[in-house]
Amino acid sequence: KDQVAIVTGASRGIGKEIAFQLAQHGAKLALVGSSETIHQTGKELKEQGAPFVETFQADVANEQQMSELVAQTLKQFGQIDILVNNAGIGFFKPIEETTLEEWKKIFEVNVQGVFIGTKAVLPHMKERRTGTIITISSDVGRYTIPNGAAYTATKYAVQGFSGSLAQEAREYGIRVGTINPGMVDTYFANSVQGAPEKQKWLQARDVANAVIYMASAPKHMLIDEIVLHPFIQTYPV
Ligand code: NJP
Repeated sequence: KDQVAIVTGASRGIGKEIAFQLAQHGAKLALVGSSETIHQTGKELKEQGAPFVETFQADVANEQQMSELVAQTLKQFGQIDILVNNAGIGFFKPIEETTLEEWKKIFEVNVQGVFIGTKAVLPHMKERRTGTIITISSDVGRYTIPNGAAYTATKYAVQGFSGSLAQEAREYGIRVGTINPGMVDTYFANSVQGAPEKQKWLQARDVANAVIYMASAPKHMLIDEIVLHPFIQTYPV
């Protein structure tokens, strides 16, 4: 309650659900999305009785935009307790069909975005000697799949980044964790949320529940990683 959280990629899908659940727990929110839809999410939250919501149309891969929104969040709310690096994009195709532009773009959003967002909040969290940084990575940050080389590579990168970050941040009292879901019914990879074939997939709220669990753990407890997947999803061994 009364904690201040930045959630990236909150226009829709998992990030939007995280924003709603954090608001239900009394958090003050700074929400980020690259499209105008982010303001719609803010409006919906306010209509549902969440008074402390700021929305920023910004690209997580843009350092200047992210620094500015961190500064504005501090000005507005006075502190930042939680960063949820959730914004991400995905596409699935064979390597030789992947263009260099697509490769660069997915790394920009999924990896550079996590780096920039994290770097922007770290000085403040270090100064206060508290904070929680949660990154929505993926089950494919832990094992590989065909036709997902670019996406998988970004999530392996994010796992590596978060691991190092966790060790650097520990001495400042900052907790770092990743949440690694399997298939989630959202708009991810140009799909449609609620499509009939995704009925048995995880729901955005399942992932948001994990964020709440991780963020609200008592101070003496660190949850490094939560892996969750639909019961129907089979895994390589
Ligand atoms: O996807 P989607 P999810 N700057 O497409 C925003 C991971 N994950 O909720 O730009 C700022 O419904 C975009 O907002 P807007 C996945 O890798 C998913 O499923 O305004 N924001 C939207 O709010 C990702 O890290 C699955 O349109 C940017 C949001 O990101 C996270 O879950 C499985 C942006 C994407 O919403 C959330 O994805 C898995 C930018 N440059 C991991 N670019 C799954 N769904 O199956 C995009 O293992 N956004």
